[in-house]
Amino acid sequence: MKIYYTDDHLAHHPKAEVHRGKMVTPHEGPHRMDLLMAGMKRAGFTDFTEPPAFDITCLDGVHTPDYIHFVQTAWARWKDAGYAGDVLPMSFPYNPRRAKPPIEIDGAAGYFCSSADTMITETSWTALASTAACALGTVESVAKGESAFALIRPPGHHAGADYMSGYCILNNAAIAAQALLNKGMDRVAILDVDSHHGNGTQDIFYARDDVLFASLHGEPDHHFPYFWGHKDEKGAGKGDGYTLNYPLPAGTHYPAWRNALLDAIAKIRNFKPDALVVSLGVDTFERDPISSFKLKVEDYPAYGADIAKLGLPTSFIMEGGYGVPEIGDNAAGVLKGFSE
Ligand code: Q9C
Ligand code: ZN
Repeated sequence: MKIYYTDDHLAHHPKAEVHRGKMVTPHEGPHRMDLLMAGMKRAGFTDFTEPPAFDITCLDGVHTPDYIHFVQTAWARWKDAGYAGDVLPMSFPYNPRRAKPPIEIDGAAGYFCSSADTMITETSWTALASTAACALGTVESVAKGESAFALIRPPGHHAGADYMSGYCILNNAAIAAQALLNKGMDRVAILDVDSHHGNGTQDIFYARDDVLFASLHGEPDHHFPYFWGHKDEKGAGKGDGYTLNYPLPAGTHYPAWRNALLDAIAKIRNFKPDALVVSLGVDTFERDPISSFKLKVEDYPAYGADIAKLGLPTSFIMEGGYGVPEIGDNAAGVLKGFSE
C-alpha cells in the first residue's frame, strides 16, 4: 500500500490550546506525527511517497472561495491588527450567519469557525496544502484500483465548506471523495471511524446522493462536536438516506463498536460504491486523552480486515488520535488488517 507523506505538516504548529479551562500544549501538533511514524515503522511500513503537487482546484465543490481566502490571509490580518500568538477565534455567529463576515479579523475568524480549538499560524497554509496533496495522492492510487494511505496532519473531518473546527481546517476526506467523483466515479462512500462525529464531511455532502457518509462516534449529548451526529440526521433532499449516524455511549467497548461498524459496512455494500474513503481517526483507543471509547490495540487490525471485505479500492485519510504511542500502532494496525 502506498503511503503519502511529507514533512510539510511541520508548518502547522499552533502554540497553545485552551482545554477544559486550562492553557495546554495543543493535542494536535507535530509530536503526533512522530508517534504515528514510529508506529508505522514498528509495523514494518518503510516506503513513504511524496504527494503530487497541490492543485487548488481540488477544493472546488468542497470549500467556498471566501473561506479559502480567509484561511490564506487570516494570520497576516491578525498580525496587522496587532494581535498576539496564532489566529484563535472566540466569537461565533449564533444562527443564522449573515451573508458576509465582519471586517474585523477577530470577528471574521469566528464567522468561519465553530469551536475555539482551531488555530491558524503564519505557515499553516503550507501544511494544509500538503494534507490535500496527500489526499490527492491516494486518489491517484485508488483510481488505479489500489488502496493507499494519506499519513497527514492536521486532520480534516470537522471542517465544513466554510468553517474550521476541532483542529480541522481543510476536509481531506471530502477532498478525496470529490476528486474520485471528478475522475468519473459515480458513487463514493465515506466511512468515518474517528471517535468524534465527522460533522464537516456530513455537512458538505448532506444534500447529495453520490456520496454516502457513515460515522461511528461518541453520542452528541456527551461528546464533541456536540451539535451534530444524532441518529435522526439522515441527509436532506435527494441526499435523504445517504447520511448514516451511529452515535455510541461513552465507554463503548469493541464488540458494540464493531456491531455498529458491521451495520455501516452492510449499508455501504448496498450502496454499491466505486470506491471507499475511510476517515481514519484512532482516538477510539482506550487511553486516548480526549475521547471515551475503549478499543484495544488488537481491535484495529481486526476491523481493518472487516473493512477489506467490502473489496473496494480504499483511500485511508488520517484524522484524530492523540497523546499516546499506540496511535502509531493502531493506525498501522488498521492498514495491516486491511491488507492481509
Ligand atoms: N480544547 C479530531 O479528532 N476538543 N478532532 C475541543 C477544546 C475538540 C478532535 C476541546 C476535539 C477535536 C479530528
Ligand atoms: Zn477525533
